[in-house]
Amino acid sequence: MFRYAIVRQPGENFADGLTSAKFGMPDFDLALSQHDAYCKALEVCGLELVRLPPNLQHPDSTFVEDVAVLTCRSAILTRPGAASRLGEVAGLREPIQRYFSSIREIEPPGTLDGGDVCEAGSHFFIGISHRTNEEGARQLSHLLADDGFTSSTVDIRKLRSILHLKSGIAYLDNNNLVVMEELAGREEFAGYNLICVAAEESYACNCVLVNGRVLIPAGSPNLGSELVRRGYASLPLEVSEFRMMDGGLSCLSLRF
Ligand code: CIR
Repeated sequence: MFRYAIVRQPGENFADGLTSAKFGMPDFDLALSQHDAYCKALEVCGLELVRLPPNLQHPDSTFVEDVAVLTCRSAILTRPGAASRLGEVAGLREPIQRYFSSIREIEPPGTLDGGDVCEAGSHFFIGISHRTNEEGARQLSHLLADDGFTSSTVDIRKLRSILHLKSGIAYLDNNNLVVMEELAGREEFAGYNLICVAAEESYACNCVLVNGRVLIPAGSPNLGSELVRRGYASLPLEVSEFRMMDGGLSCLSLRF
């Protein structure tokens, strides 16, 4: 069970962040109201929110998940792979220090985005992407091993359709893994119960199980009914404005 989530409201220059998506410019007011609804949904799931103010120096800083890896045992500050996001790390240190007695960090030349880190029970999948390099993955793997966790890497560099590993997979519980079609055949995921998401809904692979409810992007009826069929309560949320900036549900919070 999670108790807390760190969130950061988008700043008014949110649309200046990085994006490869071709869905147009986000509407700031709509982004604010979607963010607000997201925060309320986390509260409905029983989480106490640690709300950080907008950080106008860093338009992508609402995507807090990329800047830290928080587990039940420790906190690790990442070293984001996009130069424009490196400065986001400093702003997460103090809020994380309030809850974790020690913080470790990914060091240069390693790069790592939290969006590439998928916790699956006591195992972690680490995506090697255009943001997370092999050195960053190696460092994280060692830090996790110190805490008794296992990990393995998944190379997604050839997959053009996703930015991070968690754009294409989400671990729920009981060995259930939501996975996009293009990743469903990977041997790394053999042994899991795969909930395969067809291409037209693949954005919904970035869903999050929070204390018994699965937050999914609105407009994903097939995944929604498949989750219900498997006994999950799904909670659809509008995140269209974040999708325009290559973001999804998981990246808007750090849950612990
Ligand atoms: C970026 O390109 O870094 C941001 N515009 C989006 C980051 C989304 N983060 C995530 O999926 N974990």
